[in-house]
Amino acid sequence: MAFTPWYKEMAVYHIWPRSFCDGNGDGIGDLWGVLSKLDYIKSLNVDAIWFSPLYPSPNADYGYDISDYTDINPEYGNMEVFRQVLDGAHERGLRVFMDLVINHSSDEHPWFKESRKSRDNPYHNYYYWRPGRRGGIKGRKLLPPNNWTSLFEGGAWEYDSNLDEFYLHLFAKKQPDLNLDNPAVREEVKNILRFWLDMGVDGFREDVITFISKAPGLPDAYPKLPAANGLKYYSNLPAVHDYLKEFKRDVFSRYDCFVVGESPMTSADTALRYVSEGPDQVLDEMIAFSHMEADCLFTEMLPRPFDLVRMKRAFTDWQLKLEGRGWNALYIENHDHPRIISRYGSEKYRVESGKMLAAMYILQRGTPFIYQGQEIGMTNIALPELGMYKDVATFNLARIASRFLPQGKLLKLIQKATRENARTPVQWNDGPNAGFSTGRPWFSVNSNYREINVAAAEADPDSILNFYRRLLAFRRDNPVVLYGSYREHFPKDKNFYVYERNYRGRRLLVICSFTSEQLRFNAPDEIDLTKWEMVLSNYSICFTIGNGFTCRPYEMRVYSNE
Ligand code: TEU
Ligand code: CA
Repeated sequence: MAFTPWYKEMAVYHIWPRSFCDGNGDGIGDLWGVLSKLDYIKSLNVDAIWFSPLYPSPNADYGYDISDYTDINPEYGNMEVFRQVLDGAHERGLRVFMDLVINHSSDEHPWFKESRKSRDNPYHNYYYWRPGRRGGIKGRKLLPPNNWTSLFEGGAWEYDSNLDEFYLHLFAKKQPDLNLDNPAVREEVKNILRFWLDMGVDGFREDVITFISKAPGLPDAYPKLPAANGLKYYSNLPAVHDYLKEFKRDVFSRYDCFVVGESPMTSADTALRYVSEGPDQVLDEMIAFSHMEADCLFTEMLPRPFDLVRMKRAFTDWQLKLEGRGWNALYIENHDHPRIISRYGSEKYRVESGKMLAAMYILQRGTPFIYQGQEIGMTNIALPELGMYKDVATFNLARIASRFLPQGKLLKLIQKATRENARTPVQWNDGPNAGFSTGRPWFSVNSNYREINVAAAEADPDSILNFYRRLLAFRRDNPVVLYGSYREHFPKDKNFYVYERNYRGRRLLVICSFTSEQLRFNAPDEIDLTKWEMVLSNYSICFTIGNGFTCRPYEMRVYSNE
């Protein structure tokens, strides 16, 4: 873990390699493409890159099913070009973080192939293999070992007739859960960590790290839920902290590196177990999910109307609970969620809402993560046919939703809710395939690329892109943004998100409108806005009238008392 808290001041750019930039014309993003964009990344005023998995993978979950933890997927390059990327990043002062997916491997990983050979194979206990149960009317039916459901493909168990046993998979069938409760598997993980750290990698984002221990006996869960049934028996078990402490003791304490854990369905209270500063701290930060559920149920599963109050409550909860104790990871987009402008903002007011949303989260206390394409305000895509989607989580959503939705409505729901919205190729220019590839892109390019692309944004001083650059510089240069305390105003207001940052007398008031309506905004009584200075906004001409102003669609302003 980090020897000093340098990670508190950094901002991170997140690359999902398959759709970032194709360097060799085969239609798939790769590390040659990344190499050609390092200067661009640096120009954003970020300090690090986090790569979604780059390892060899059969792509059942596009890299989150790993078949070799210490190599590079030939689709993305090889070890040599990875080293070039690493060196090129370091030369520019950018750190590099890898994705570590150890809750599960691919079923094509040699460990799994060994483990399914026989019950006494030394690798058998690397996974959760269990005999089935007899049930049904005459007790003849073979049932899985318990009633847990996976997050991606129905039941959580898959039968293997050769062994006459089932293996556990909390995600897809091709993602068998590694048995981290087995100390030998934890030793393997430590060797993987050392391999990359010794090469010069600066840290890890740990995929679903809160799932890496399962309750002894793997008991049935009641009441039976249609998704994530069994959660309490595989999420945030006490041993997770023990294992992370072991990783820290044996590996992370020896490297000045960054460790952030992903934690779906985890509260801020639970997160404190891992990120509270002190001897028991095992992660530098944790990736929260609660603020991404303001328009859906079960992370990005079933959509419901956007509820600003719910979103604010989630942000504020994490801000306040971690204040003085731990550090937040801040994000509003990644490869698992639809594009934020289409979700919490407005495609009609794309530029305004894109800037507002950027300021809304980047000015909070924590390390901001920016996902590829977010910085130019990319939006959702609506593919015309279900058959054009490619992701196992989309298929799962369609399977669940088809139980209660007719075909016509099903497509609409997928278009809105699928995480593939964030996986379309990055739009670099208005040329063929948006400049992503000279070949045929592996996935559909959003047809709005002629208007929304990096080249156009570079040319426009008022673009979302240039706003991100200014915003990140503002954050870097202002201790009140980095270290100030956080306090929310008007938490019940359904249109405005208003919060204050305060550091040694320097105060900032951040005002964000989440509506296309014009509404009067009045500052809290104890603040006299006429005496404060406006330091950031997303409209060019702004007046302060009385103790407030008439707020235009998705307007955002930041006032400072100095
Ligand atoms: O995501 C974990 C996770 O639980 C979700 O984001 C969610 O279940 C999923 O996106 C449903 O659509 C991590 C990775 O970020 C994700 O890309 C992987 O698919 C998943 O783990 C399995 O490795
Ligand atoms: Ca390629």
